[in-house]
Amino acid sequence: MPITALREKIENRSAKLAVIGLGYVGLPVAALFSNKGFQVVGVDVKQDRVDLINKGRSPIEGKEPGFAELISDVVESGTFHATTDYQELSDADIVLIDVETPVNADHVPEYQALRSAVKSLSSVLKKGALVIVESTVMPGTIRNVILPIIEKETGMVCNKDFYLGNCPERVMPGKLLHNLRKMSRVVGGGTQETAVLMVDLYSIVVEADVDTADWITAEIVKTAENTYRDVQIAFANEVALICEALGADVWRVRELVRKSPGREMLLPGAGVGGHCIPKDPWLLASSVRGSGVPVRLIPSAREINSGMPEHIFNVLENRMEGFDGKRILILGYAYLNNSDDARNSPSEELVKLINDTGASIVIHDPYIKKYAGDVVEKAKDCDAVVLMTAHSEYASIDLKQLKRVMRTPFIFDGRNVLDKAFVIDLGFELVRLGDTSGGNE
Ligand code: SAJ
Repeated sequence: MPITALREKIENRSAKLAVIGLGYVGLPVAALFSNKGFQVVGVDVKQDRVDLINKGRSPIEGKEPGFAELISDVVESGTFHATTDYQELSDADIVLIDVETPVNADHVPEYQALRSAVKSLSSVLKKGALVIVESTVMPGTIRNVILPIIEKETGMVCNKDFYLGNCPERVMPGKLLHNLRKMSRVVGGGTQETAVLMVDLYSIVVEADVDTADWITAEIVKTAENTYRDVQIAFANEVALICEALGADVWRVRELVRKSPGREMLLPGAGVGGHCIPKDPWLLASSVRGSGVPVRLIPSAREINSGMPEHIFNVLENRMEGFDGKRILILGYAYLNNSDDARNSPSEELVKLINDTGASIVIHDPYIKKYAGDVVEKAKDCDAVVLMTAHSEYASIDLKQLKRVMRTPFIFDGRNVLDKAFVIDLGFELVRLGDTSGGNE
C-alpha cells in the first residue's frame, strides 16, 4: 500500500490500529485513538491484564483522571479490544510498539521484550503497514535493531514495503491522558514523508505541537530530556548534601537561588525513582559507549541520585545510634507523590538497606493496597517515621496523635513536606534532608 493510501485511511479513520504492550504507555494511547474513531486492537502478553481490559476495566491503579471511564467507554463501544494473539495484527495498517525497555545492572538496555514484540509482529506484518516505536530506546536502536529485525523476518524493504517511525512516549503516572493530549511529541520518520504521515496521525489525539525529525533525533530528544531532569535533580541533591555539611538549610537556599533569573533549581529529595528518569540517562550514555566520547556528567548525576536512599540510611543510623531493636515507619513506597507506581522506588532501596540491619519496618502508602491504612496506627511503638514520598495526605497527619503513639518522637522528612517549626514545637526531633541549620534537634 503506498503511503498516500495510508494517509487517506488515517483521515477517514478506516485505518486499523494495533498497540503492542498495554501498560502505562500503550493502554492510554490505544484508548485515545479508539475514542477518535479508529478500530484498535491491543496486544499484551499478560492474559489477566487482557481479560480485565476486555471487561472494560483499567489495570492501572492510582489517580488517573478520566482514564477508567475512557477504557470502559471504548471497550463497550467495540472500538477497542485486547488480545494475547498476534494473529489479530495481521490486518493492522498502523502498529504502535509500547513495550518496556529496561536497562540491566550494567546500565545496558535489555531489549528482550522489544525484540520479541518486533519478531512476533514481523510474522504477521501486513505489506504497506506503518510501524511506530513509542518505547524509549537507546539512540541508534531503530536503525540498528528494529529495522534489521523487520527486514530480515519479513523480507520486506523499509520505505518501500513497510514504513518505520518512532514517537517516544511522554507519559507520567497520574497524568496519563493529560500528557498524551497536551504534551508536544516528536515523530521520527524513516523518510520525511513518513514523518509527515505520523504528524497526521498524532495530531488526531495530540493538541500540542507534533514535530518532525529523523529516527536518531527523536531518540536523542527523548533520552536527553529525561537526562536533563536527572542532572538537574542531582544538582539539587548535591547542594543539599553540601548544606547538611555546612549547617545550612537547602530549602531556604533553593528558594533564594530561584530568585535569580534562569536558576530553576529543582527539588532535593529522598531519591529518583520511576521508569523514565533512572533509566533514560543510561540509554543516552550507552549510545556512545566505546566511541571515545567522554561521558562523565550523566553517570555522576545517576550516582548522586541513586545514592540518596543510602545517604538517608546513614543519617538515620547516626541519629538513632544504630538500628538494633528499632521500629521504623516508612511513609510512602511509590516513587512519585499521589501515585501507586513503585517502580525503582527510592523507598524500596531504603527498605532493603534497613532490612539488613534487623530493625523492624512498617510501610505506609495510601495508593498501594498492601501498605494502605491509618498512619497513626502504623506508627505505634515506632522509633522513627521516615517520609520518603510526598503524598498529599502526609501534609495533614495528626502529629499530636503520632507523637502519642510513637516510642521515640523522631521524624526524618525526605521531601520537605512537614512544617519544621510546628513539628519541633510539638516536641519531635526532626531531621530534614539538606537542613542542619538548627532547630532540628
Ligand atoms: N524528583 C526529585 N526532585 C525533583 C523532581 C523529581 O527528587 O525536583 C524525583 C521524584 O520524587 C521521582 C523522580 O524524581 O522519584 C521522577 O520524578 P518526575 O517528576 O520526573 O516524574 P516521572 O518519573 O514520572 O517523569 C516523567 C517524565 N516524563 C516522561 O518521561 C514522558 C519526565 O520527563 C517529566 O518531566 C515528568 O514525568 C513530569 O514532570 O511530567
